[in-house]
Amino acid sequence: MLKPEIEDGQMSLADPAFRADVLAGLERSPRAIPARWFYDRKGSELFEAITDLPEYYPTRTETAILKTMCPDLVTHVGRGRAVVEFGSGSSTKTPVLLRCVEPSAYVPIDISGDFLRDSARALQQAFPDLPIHPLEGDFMRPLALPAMVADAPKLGFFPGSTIGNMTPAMATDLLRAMRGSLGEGAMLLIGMDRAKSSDVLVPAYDDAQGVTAAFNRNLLDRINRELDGTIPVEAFRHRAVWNDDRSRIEMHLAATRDVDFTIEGRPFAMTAGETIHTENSHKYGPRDAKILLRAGGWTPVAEWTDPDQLFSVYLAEA
Ligand code: AVJ
Repeated sequence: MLKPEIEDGQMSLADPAFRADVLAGLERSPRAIPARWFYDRKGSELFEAITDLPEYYPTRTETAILKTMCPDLVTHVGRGRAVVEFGSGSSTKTPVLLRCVEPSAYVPIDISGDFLRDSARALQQAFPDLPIHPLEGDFMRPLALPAMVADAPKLGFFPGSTIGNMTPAMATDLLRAMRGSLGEGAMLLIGMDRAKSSDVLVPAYDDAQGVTAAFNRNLLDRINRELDGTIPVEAFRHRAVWNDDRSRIEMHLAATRDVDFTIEGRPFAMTAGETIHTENSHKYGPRDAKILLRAGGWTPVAEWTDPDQLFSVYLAEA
């Protein structure tokens, strides 16, 4: 999830995919930039800070669920599967799962090779006897797993409600790709944030300290820094709205006045009140979640939640 730059303060070369997504996204109507671009070094640090906020319940709730569900999980998955994590296990959730299921091997997958190797090295310290085989790649597409884990039954791990960033159509494509990558007899452990009152959801994405606002606006700083942009960041306000029809929190950046700016020389004009849509975070009730899993080619076998039913972890089989 994190995407480190070359070094602090050093100008990194613009990623061509970032440039393409920003330019096309700002020309589109309504304007929208994919959420994956939040995670430069600063954005990753701000996301870490979000996970500690009193209003942002998902991370601590999912971690608590993973801790308490362990004995039950083992009865379903046994021990000695190879754990394949989609997104490279930077969180405290990974050690909780590894201690629980005692895998025969661990395969973290991430698009950022640098970050992948760093977190794999840190995990190897904590689990000296565990074979770790990092795999650099885009898990949205079917992947060939390392030959060393070819014969082991797999347990896919996709925590954090990351699937919520995708539209249901993209989410089912991803679930199918995961099923293809993990092979026969695979199981999948996946975290999904639950639909709940907007009185709880909106503050989780618009906290009192303004950390989420800073996380959202950092995208504009990143565009200015990496794509030679002249966006007046102070003229944009963070907005988090609950879209009930689509069961998702949306984050937007709203222009507070008419603004003109350029990105790599290309001119853009926005009028006061116009927005850039920067993130979707879909929320699934238990029935929604199970239908989504089935649509993606998985059969749900177990479900765990917290006492307040804020978040759920699902186990499914291929
Ligand atoms: C990392 C995608 C799960 O949607 O809750 C947190 C990202 N955005 N606050 C989420 C996020 C604003 C987060 N995910």
